[in-house]
Amino acid sequence: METKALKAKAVQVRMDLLRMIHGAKTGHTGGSLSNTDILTALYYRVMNIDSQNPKWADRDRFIASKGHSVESLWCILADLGFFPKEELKTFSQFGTRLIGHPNNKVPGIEMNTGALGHGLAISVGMALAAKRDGRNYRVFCLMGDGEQAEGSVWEAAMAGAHYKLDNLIGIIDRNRLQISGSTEDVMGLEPLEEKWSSFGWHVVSIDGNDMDTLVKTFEAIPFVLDQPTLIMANTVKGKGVSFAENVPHWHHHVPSDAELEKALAELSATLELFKQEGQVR
Ligand SMILES: Cc1ncc(C[n+]2csc(CCOP(=O)(O)OP(=O)(O)O)c2C)c(N)n1
Ligand SMILES: [Mg+2]
Repeated sequence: METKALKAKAVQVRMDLLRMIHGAKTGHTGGSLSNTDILTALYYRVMNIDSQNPKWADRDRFIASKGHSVESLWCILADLGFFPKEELKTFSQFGTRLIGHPNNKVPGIEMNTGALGHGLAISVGMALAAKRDGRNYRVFCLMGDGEQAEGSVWEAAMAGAHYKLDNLIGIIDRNRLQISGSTEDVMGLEPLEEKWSSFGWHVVSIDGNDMDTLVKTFEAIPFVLDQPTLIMANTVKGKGVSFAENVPHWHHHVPSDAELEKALAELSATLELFKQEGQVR
């Protein structure tokens, strides 16, 4: 998909996930809005995947290590045909497979996540398996910045560099907030880029809500032979909804009827702007 269309798609995903969270009366709104652009770039442009053959052996793997913000992922997988779009209405309802965290009973989900700190270790294993099997697939692992406080992340980081996994891409959704406030107040992370570099990763710091930059960066992978890549995606939690941006309680705030209406109006206006600029046919 062209970058212009990707931008519009990301707006549509945001609208879908807000409606879904509002309908279910539960969800992780802020983190899903912050990672929407990253996921849109990966799923509609960068990753080699096939919704009709989700277990294809050479598919690129995506691990949502920050599993709580699964809503953008559910909306994208449905839109791509991994499962029927109708099913989004069952999100978080009793008996559904579209639960509040990634569930590998759903086509397109590689691993159950939600307990933070485990996705990168699994990703290291998958990337190592690709090398040993002589396969060319890549493994993309999306982590939260609050998640960086988990010690297991750093064990996996060491292993990724040790095994020279240049087919492994860690992405940090660096929105500077975690569940209860600023990451730097809860558990100081800085200097985070230097930490990843010193663990042997090639670090690239970008605007993680800018589609042009995301596409350009993902398409330049691998940056260095024999070295894993860490993309520090500087994002805004709640991105796209003015009154949710950078507001900690939107981590799992469910929009009221009025808030949903206002948010959808803002996002529709953004789409309209794209149309006027000729970005959407
Ligand atoms: C091991 C573990 N501890 C605590 C939690 C509860 N929890 C869910 S989301 C969250 C905050 C995560 O913040 P961050 O990684 O920055 O995610 P984002 O800001 O992208 O939502 C926490 C502590 C969890 N899911 N797993
Ligand atoms: Mg965060």
